Amino acid sequence: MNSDRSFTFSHALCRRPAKSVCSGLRAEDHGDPDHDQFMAHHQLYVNALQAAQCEVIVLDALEAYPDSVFIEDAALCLGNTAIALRPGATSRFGESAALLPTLQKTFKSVISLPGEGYVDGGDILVTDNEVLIGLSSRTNEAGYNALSDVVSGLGYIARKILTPTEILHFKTDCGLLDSGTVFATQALAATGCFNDYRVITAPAGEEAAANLIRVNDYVMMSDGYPKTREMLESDGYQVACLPNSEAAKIDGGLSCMSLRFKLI
Ligand code: CIR
Repeated sequence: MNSDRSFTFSHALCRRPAKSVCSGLRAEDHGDPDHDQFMAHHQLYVNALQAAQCEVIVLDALEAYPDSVFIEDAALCLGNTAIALRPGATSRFGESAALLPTLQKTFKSVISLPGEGYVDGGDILVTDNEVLIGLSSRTNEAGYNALSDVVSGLGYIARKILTPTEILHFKTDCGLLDSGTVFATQALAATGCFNDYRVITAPAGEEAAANLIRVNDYVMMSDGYPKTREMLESDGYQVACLPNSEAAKIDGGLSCMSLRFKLI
């Protein structure tokens, strides 16, 4: 096992929110995101990644794809290899192809997900030796099988998770805190999918804090969840809280706005 590779990163790829983000997909209507405010939040997010010692590559907005700010769904990055995925929502089909030239410029090796299955990056949690892939309305069995073969060839063990149906993406309800620890909602943890890990569960009423990311020395989480913050800080984590209200209106959390990787 390669210790710490799941949260030590040298780079991150982000994409500016398009003006069309106001028509992004959402399960329930909580109003449209405000583009100016989204841009301001996005800049703070980029700043936080830089403060965590990542070199951040910020790509131009793609007006044709309202959800393209959620760049994590279009690819999976494992060390020097990027895997261009096939996002499962019709309006997002072209996002991988749009990202491909950047992946080819940045990574030593780029693999396109074989076959015709679908996988959204938001359904993938990478730990030091496992790639947990949640089936969801965006990620299907064929996508899982194809990705499982690819990551096995890269030295990871793929594991299929049956995401509870009320959850959009597997990672909507969880995030990695360190090599052996996951933060997750009670509902997801209750499935037993993290039984091989130490699990810290989100306090009642703060489930939306679950989609956090560990980047080098920092845990980045959405602001407005004081119990979660306190819980993580008293467990010894260095926490950075970021505003995320505009992304949240269209079901976006912190993980989806970057692809994080370590080039070696
Ligand atoms: C969507 O429904 O595709 C976007 N509005 C939100 C995507 C969030 N991505 C993620 O959690 N990985």
